[in-house]
Amino acid sequence: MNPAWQNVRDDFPVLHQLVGKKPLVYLDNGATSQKPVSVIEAVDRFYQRDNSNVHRGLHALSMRSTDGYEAARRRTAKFINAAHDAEIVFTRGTTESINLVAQSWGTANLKPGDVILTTEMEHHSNLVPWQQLAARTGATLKYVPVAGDDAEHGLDLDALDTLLTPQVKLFAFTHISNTLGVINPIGELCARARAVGAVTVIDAAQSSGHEPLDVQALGCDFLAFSGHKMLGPTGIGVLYGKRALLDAMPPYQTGGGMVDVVDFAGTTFKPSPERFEAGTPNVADAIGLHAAMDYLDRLDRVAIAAHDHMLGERACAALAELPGIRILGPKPGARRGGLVSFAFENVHAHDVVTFADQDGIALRGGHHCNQPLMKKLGLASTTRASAYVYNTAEEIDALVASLRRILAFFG
Ligand code: 7TS
Repeated sequence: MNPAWQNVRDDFPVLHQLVGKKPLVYLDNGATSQKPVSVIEAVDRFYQRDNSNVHRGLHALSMRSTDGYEAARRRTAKFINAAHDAEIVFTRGTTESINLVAQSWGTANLKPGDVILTTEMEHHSNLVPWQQLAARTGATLKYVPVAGDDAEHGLDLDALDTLLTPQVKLFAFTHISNTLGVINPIGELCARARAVGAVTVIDAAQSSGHEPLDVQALGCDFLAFSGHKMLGPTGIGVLYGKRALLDAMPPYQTGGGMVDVVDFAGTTFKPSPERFEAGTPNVADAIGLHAAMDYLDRLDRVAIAAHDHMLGERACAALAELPGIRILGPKPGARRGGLVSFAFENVHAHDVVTFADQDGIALRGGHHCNQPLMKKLGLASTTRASAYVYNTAEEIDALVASLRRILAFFG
């Protein structure tokens, strides 16, 4: 066994607490992950020793700060196998990364008659920006349907034959659905988009800390993710963009740090990534993200995906035994991660989450920022359990036992 896995739980201080009188079972990783000591210490060390603004000073602390920030950028490029460091733009998170593409690339490149394609399983942050972009530019927004229950809620890939036309200028899709747990064939989707000349945007919010990612092998144009879902801090995220695209895009926000020459008559802008990082960046959390990527690679992302799969399978198989349950997404035996979403016929998701909390178990209940999909599936909400590196088979068993008690209570 990889020694990095041996004492994983010891690396996460937050896990070692009681909720009420029960040990915490944290299964809300789809919303945000916990942080290992190495990440907490990297942020702490920065503030204790190096804190200063970047790219502006010639003094020792400013240079250390700049070095730490740029090292985080190089580490991120390596983490997703980007060809150049300049292809890594630091943002606040997935939401800001996608808005950046919509505002900048989208507004500059789309016109009436063009089509933006996304899918029915997107988080609102990979849906609303495209609606707004369509309204601004006169482009049309279309959705790849989610196939029915029997097809395990995967994307209807046959529909792509008619939807992916040369009018499609941008195709945005998620890698892993935060509501269904479906893992999309992103390599195939990129290849099919390329065949019609469409620019691709991958929402990797649910996958960046769970699966290996290689943007060059994928051939994607943009890829967005958040630090906080991959053991890193909140408030830091990444937009990967192909260099030629980024350098041709207008700035998203303007101000200090992103300019070349400013004159009363006008301004010229730096190339990427500075062009898209106006103002003082989130230096400390970029450094924390660097530590998170080191931690994830010590565990090995192939091994993480296998661990997720094991826990997801265990949960799915046990949940399938419960009466009146509808489990969304991949069925037992299919490729899946550690995220399982389900609904009971007679118990509302908010009641399930509240009762599970009394057993110390953290779940999420609601529409998961997926309102149109919920409506299509005929559901108001689901309960979601999402596991990660520090979760154990025993915790999945505790979840199932708690759900049995809840069902017994509600008769
Ligand atoms: N895309 C997907 C697939 C997500 O799951 C989320 C957050 C986002 C985008 C937005 O990420 P942010 O870091 O910018 O907020 N998903 C969830 C969730 O499922 N529960 O809480 C947040």
